[in-house]
Amino acid sequence: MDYRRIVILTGAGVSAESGVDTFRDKNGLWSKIDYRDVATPEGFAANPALVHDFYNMRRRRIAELEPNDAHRALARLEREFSGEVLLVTQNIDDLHERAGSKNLIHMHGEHRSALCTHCGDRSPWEGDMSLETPCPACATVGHLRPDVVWFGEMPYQMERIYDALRAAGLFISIGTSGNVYPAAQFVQEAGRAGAHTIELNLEPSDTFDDFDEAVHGPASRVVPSYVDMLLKS
Ligand code: BJW
Repeated sequence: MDYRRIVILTGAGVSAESGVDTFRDKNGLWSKIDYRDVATPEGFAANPALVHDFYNMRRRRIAELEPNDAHRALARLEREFSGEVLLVTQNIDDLHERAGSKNLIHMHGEHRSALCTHCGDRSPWEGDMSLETPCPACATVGHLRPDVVWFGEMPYQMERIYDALRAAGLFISIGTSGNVYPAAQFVQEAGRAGAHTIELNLEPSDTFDDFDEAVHGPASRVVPSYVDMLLKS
């Protein structure tokens, strides 16, 4: 098996032990608020203030949190592995980069980025955002939104991700329920191209049957021990 190229997909579960809310767990975000209201372009058009409040609240919360041992182990893997490691995260938090990961794609956007629907600019963003906030690039007011990917929108850097999946010797999926496409199909894409596939998750995900192997447990435990094993092999 050619393990010179590793692609890792992470989801909310990798950040759960840092205190970031997951979406579909029993007390996850979607048990408290309807995703159609805050995670679709239609929801934003209907009530932009509600959507800004939702992301302002999460941006403030994430700023108080720290990476955990799973984030740190993945950064160590990238640093110490002799081949190439690409980390694709569905998370909008910045805990992977704060742990030291560099070769990283935020396929669902970033909480510390603003998108202007008028000029298309994507700018680094700190603090709250509202309908009154001017775009840092074109200065128009009323067109700024969180730079995140909502249902019905195209995730970022899909071509680069699919190229990496097709070239991967190993695909690792961590802390994701396998509910949301296209990320839920990555295991099939990588497996078809010949990669060995492994799931590291608290419990069997919706795509569990598609993996060659699985280890179930909290990410802060199973990810460091899997990374140790990879670096020793
Ligand atoms: C732990 C743990 C611990 C807990 N340790 N583990 C019908 C069929 C197929 C597709 C569609 C369909 N109808 C519509 C679609 C498409 C739609 C979709 O997938 N819908 C499904 C609901 C069916 N997808 C889209 O619209 C996407 N765009 C798209 O498809 O464009 C067209 C396209 C075509 C072809 C190629 C490419 C594109 C866009 C999806 C955007 C998702 N956006 C969100 C919000 C982002 C901003 C924000 O954060 O607010 O992304 S929704 C939300 O779900 C967020 C997440 O990134 C995403 C995935 O969630 P995740 O990470 O899996 O979290 P959970 O909570 O679901 O799971 C956590 C897991 O961790 C659980 O398993 C726990 O057990 C585990 N866990 N603690 C380890 N300590």
